[in-house]
Amino acid sequence: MTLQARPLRLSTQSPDFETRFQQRLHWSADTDAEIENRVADILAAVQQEGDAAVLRFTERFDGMAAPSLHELELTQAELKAAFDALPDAQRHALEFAAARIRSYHEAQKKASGESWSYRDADGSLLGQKVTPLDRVGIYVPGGKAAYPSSVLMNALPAHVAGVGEIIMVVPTPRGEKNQLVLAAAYVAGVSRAFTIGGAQAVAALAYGTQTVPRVDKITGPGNAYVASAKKRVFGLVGIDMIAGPSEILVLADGSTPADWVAMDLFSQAEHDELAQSILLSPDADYLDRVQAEIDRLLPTLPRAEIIAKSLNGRGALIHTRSMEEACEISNRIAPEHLEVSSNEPHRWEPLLRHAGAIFLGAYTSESLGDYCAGPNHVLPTSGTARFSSPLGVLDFQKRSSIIEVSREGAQKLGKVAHILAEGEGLQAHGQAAVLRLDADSR
Ligand code: HSO
Ligand code: ZN
Repeated sequence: MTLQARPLRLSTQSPDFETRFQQRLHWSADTDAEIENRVADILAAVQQEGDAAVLRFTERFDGMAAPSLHELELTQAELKAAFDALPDAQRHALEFAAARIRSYHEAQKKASGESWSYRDADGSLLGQKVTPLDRVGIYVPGGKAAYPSSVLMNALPAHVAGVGEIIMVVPTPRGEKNQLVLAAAYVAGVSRAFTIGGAQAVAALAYGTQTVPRVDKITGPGNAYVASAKKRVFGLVGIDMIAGPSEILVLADGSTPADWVAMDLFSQAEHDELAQSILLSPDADYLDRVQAEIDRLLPTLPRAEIIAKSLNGRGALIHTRSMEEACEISNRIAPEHLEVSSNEPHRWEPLLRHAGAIFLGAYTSESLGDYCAGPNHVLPTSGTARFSSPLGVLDFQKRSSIIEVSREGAQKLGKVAHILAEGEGLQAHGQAAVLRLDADSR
């Protein structure tokens, strides 16, 4: 039988739209008790034994035996050699992408990542001091899901934020290293890199071992074991997010060539059988044309099987009454990637409130954002764009409040603090404020 991709066809005007739409959207990260237990054991072992446990699990799960963890550290010379050995085109592409990602995050730092302060009428200084994290860990998945672009997207914002040390971990089953990942680590300025992965690598970063330094925050995607380990160490260290399968939502007014949009839907579907690609358009003929392009183009792609499973299981082509209604539905979904495939994207953009990244106009394929437009490709998924944001410089900084109360300010604030402290029954608080009142105003 030939491979077919038939996303669910829906119309907002049909009576069962709401039920079928909700069914299609539903996705849950089921927690598997077996995985949870195994991860808990791995974390405990690494916390107690350090290097020895990491080595044991690396041998067991990645088939890689080493006498010491130092043997599993990649030297800077090795990272540089991987970069130098790449074909010119790949070297230049990595550098080009890195330069744009760096510029974007520098602009982000300038706009919202700097310290600020002001003085009030009494001359008291109030503000916020921004400092980078000292040390962060970046988890890079191995095998099929090893994306060099994700090394850039995690490490560069950390670098721009001013993080002192960036420790990368990457599982390397049977010792087979991904040269592009190593080269990307070099381009992005990773400080140290270890060929370890899984829950044991997360544990090593969170607790520290004899060889792997303890970090303050762990970012980067991973499988169910890594996700579970990140959740468990959260609190001891910071984490970025727990990402679900990739998603794309395209809002189309029918003006973009149908094959462009079909390929954009494929581009997320090819990540994962559970990825979600949705097209919304008020033009029913356009939906037919995109379906025809899906049929025509699918067999041309090596990952056709994954794409077909994703589109058949989770994809949808939705006919809406209007572009306005399409925007409302998009807001309800809060997709990771939102393409406004229209010749008047700025007309619709003000109506769009929830999305990880918004791609405006026919020329802005989501894939350009994945690699080299500049903004980060680590984005909130599964509707979490309702309350969270793309990975960026701010995730690698923290903020301290700054308060310097002047003698004059202490008179005014002291009286108020005293009253409130009495109300809370906290006498020492009140007295600390009262002691600072000038004698004549006591
Ligand atoms: N689209 C993915 C990122 C990626 N795409 C990496 C290609 N390589 C994040 O949702
Ligand atoms: Zn992608």
